[in-house]
Amino acid sequence: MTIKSRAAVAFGPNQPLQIVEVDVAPPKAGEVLVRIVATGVCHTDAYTLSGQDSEGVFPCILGHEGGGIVEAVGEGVTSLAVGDHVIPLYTAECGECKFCKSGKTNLCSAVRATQGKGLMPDGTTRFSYNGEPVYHYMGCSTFSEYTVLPEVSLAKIPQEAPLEKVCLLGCGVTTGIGAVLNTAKVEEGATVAIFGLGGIGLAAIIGAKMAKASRIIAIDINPAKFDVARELGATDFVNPKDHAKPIQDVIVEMTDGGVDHSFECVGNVDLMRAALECAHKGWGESTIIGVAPAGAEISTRPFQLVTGRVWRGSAFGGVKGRTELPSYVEKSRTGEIPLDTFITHTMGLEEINKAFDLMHEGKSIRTVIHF
Ligand code: NAD
Ligand code: AHE
Ligand code: ZN
Repeated sequence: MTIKSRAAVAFGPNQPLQIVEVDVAPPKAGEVLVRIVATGVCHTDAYTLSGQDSEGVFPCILGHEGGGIVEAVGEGVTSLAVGDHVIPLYTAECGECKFCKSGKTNLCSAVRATQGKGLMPDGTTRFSYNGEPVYHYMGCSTFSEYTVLPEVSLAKIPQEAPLEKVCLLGCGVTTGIGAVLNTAKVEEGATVAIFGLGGIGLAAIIGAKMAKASRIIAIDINPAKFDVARELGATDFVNPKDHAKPIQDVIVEMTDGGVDHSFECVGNVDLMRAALECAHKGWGESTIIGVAPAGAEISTRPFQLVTGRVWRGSAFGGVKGRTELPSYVEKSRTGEIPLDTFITHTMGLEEINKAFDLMHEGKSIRTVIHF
C-alpha cells in the first residue's frame, strides 16, 4: 500500500528544500521500506543541490547520512526483518559482483548504475508528489520520513545504538576514518596533513590518531575549526590565509620535505594539487576525498609523480558497509569514535534549510535532523 511521508524535496537546483507530503510506494522484490529516525546533512547534499553534480536529477529527495528502522520488506528479502535498525548505504555491498569479489575495493556495482539516475534497480522510483515522479538520491533519500532502499544498501546495526548519533556513520565520520585506515593505510609514526576540517577532515584526524600518526597537521581557512581539530588529536594548525606563499610550500618547510600522507577533504581542485605537492618526495601519498564540481579537472606536473608521490582517491573510506559498519558503531559506543563532537546542531525536518545555511556559513560540523 502506498503511504504518505513527510519529506524535504529538492524541486530544482539552488532552490530551498520544500517540506511536503510525498507518496511512497511499497517495496518491490529485494527492497526494504525504512522509517528514518535521524539524518545528518553532508556537504555532498549541498553540492548536488547546487546543480554541480553531473548525476543530480530533480525533483529529488536528498540525504544519505541516515539511521532508521525497517518498516516493511519486499519479496525475497532474507537478511533484514521488520524492526531491524539500519544505516542506509550509498555504497552498496552485494558480496557477489566483480567489485565485491575482487577484495580490492568497496565500490559494489550491484545497484550503482540506476542509483546514479535517481532510480531503484528496476528503473522506476518509489516516490511521487501530486502524481509526478520524485527521484531518489545516492540510493538513500534520507530527507524523507519513509524511504525505500535495495536490501544490499542497508547495514544492520545493533538495536541499542542511538540512531540520532550513529546516522553520522552513514557517511562523514566513516569516510574520514576509513580513508586514513583503509585507503591510505597510514603507518604508525607517519606525518599527516589534512586539508579541510569539516565532518570529513575531522574524522580523518580521528583516523590518523587511531593509526598513531606522529604529527597531524590540520589546515583550514576557517580558524574556528581548529579547537575541535585539537580536541581530536591534531598537533599543528595552518590557515592558508596567514601565508603569502603556496600552502604546499608552507607544509613542506614545516615537515623537512613534506608529509607521508595528505588528505583533501574540501572538493577544491587547487587544494588537491597542493595536497599532492606537500607529500614527501619518494614516498608521500595523497588521498582525494573531496568531491569536485562536474567538469573540474586536477593537474600537477607529472614530475611530482615521477619523483615518487602517489595520488589516490577514496569513496566512503573504502568501507564495505554491511560487513564493516557494525564495528564502527561499536567504536562509537566505546567512545573511540566520539560522535557527539561532530553534532553541533540538531533540528526538526522543517528547519532543514537552516542546516544548509549553517554549513555554508562555516558554523556547523554536522547538523542532525530528527523526524
Ligand atoms: P564541510 O563543508 O563540512 O567542510 C569543508 C571544510 O573545508 C570547511 O571547514 C571549510 O572551511 C574548509 N575549506 C573550504 N575551502 C578551503 C580551502 N581553500 N582551504 C582549506 N580549507 C577549506 O564539508 P564535509 O561534509 O566535511 O565534506 C567535505 C568534502 O568531502 C565535500 O567535497 C564532500 O562532498 C566530500 N565527501 C566525500 C566523500 C567521499 O566518499 N569521497 C564522502 C563525504 C563527503
Ligand atoms: N555524483 C558525483 C560523484 C559524487 C561522489 O564522488 N560521491 C562520493 C561519495 S560523496 C558522499 O558524501 C562517492 O562515493 N563516489 C563513488 C560513487 O560510486 O559515487 C559526480 O561527480 O557525478
Ligand atoms: Zn556524504
